[in-house]
Amino acid sequence: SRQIIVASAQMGPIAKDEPRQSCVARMVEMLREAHGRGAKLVVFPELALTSFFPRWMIEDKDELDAWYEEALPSPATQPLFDAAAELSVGFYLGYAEKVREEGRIRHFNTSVLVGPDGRIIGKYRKVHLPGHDAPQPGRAFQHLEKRYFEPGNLGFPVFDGFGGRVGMMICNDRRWPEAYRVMGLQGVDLIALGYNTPMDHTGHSDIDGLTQFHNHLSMQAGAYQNASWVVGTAKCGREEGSMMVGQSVIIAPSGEIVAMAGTLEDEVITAKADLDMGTRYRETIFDFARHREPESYGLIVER
Ligand code: CDT
Repeated sequence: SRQIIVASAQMGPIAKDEPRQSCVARMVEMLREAHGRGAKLVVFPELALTSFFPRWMIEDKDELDAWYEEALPSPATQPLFDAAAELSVGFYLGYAEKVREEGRIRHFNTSVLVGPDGRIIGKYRKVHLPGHDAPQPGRAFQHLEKRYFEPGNLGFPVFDGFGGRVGMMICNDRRWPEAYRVMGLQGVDLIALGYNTPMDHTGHSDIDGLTQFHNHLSMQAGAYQNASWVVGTAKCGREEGSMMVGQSVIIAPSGEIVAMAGTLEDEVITAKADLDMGTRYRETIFDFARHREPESYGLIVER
């Protein structure tokens, strides 16, 4: 069977003025710890190189520009890529991407999958952008992802690596069954995803009281219904006054949580993942070829 040890490297808060070099040093330390436990793949959070800047309305263009990466690796992030190659450990990393494409400057909420040789295997751009494109009155913290990013234009690809097929999601994507299913249809074995989830993200206290439940509910359902491992990694704790969910998890294709973080700080959790575990589900209850009824699903892809 195809067994690998996978790690979720949860990050505690990143201060507004914390330099990328410091975040990268934190990640390198966790990469080394994960390697010490035998991990071959380490999943870091969404937007892992900076504080979660969509919580602020930023009008100054230069100030806003400073939150994005124009190249990866960059001088600041190179140590993480070097450590990966040195230790033969791959990783998933979320970051804000600024790129010239189709003759214009574009911004995406992006993640990369990096192989054990320190080279990028694949890229994903967040499809489901939550929040607003303009500040909302009366909110302690904004959530301006729709202002600062375009919806991803790469679909939900899966990549060969780590002995299986690996897909990526970013934060809010994990609440949408379509995201998992598009990858499930490509035979995904493991989905890596990072998140930044404020405890008060809807502004309705009855819903927000269930934030931690909904975090796990979404990922456990997605894992089970698509017979895939899911590694979900938080950036969490009180970041610049905004409290964010932790409880990073490694979830088996059974939907069961097999490892969970217990702090709201930098913390590495690991689990042995048998990538063949999904096969039994795909050959029985979720044998897509035998049991799916796509003729009845047309509405799903209509506007
Ligand atoms: N980063 C991100 O996507 N967070 C959302 C919550 C924000 S909703 C305004 C999430 O789905 O966790």
